[in-house]
Amino acid sequence: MKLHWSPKSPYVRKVMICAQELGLVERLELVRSVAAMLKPNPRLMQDNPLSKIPTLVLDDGFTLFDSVVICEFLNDLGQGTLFPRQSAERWQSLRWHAIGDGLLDALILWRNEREREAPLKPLIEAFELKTRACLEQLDDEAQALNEVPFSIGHVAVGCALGYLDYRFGALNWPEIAPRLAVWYEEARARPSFRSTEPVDG
Ligand SMILES: N[C@@H](CCC(=O)N[C@@H](CS)C(=O)NCC(=O)O)C(=O)O
Repeated sequence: MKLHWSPKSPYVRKVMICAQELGLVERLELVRSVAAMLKPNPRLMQDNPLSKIPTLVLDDGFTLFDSVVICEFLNDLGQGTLFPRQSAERWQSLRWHAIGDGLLDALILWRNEREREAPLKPLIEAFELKTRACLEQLDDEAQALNEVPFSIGHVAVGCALGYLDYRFGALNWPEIAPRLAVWYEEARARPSFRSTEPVDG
């Protein structure tokens, strides 16, 4: 299988963490692909008309995107438990998946906006407000994150926190969410997290 990949993308990181947790990394051929909102990539668009990463190309040529779909596909392939089947556990995990991804979506837009020549102040303020609210919510749920088995929800929340460290260090998020920070210290020690820390270049 071919994965359109970048070491900086937090959504790609979700896929790589799942692949590692499921013992599937060796089955992935990583293709370094540049995806930028303002510069659609024609080579990538042959596999994904949205020009986004991650995009997975199966051996028979069938393509899968986005990270939500790819992670679930890998979990099925590896017969894993990253997508719990039991009702209560399942919805809790998918909800964390959604909050992690939603936080990432806001952070990516925030970063795009702050890099513009004249960032729109109300937009920046709205992104910061939502980010703080997500962190406070997750801080209240830190004990639950600790108690239930590791799942896609933990992967997504962990990748969002990793992205905050990578691109929003000045926010000092552990100060906003100290209990979440304790949970994250343990999560980031997993080999799957350590080997996928975002890097420039
Ligand atoms: N919802 C998508 C988001 C993927 C995404 O936005 N990836 C970024 C890279 S971090 C991208 O490809 N951006 C290019 C673009 O928006 O055109 C997923 O979960 O895979």
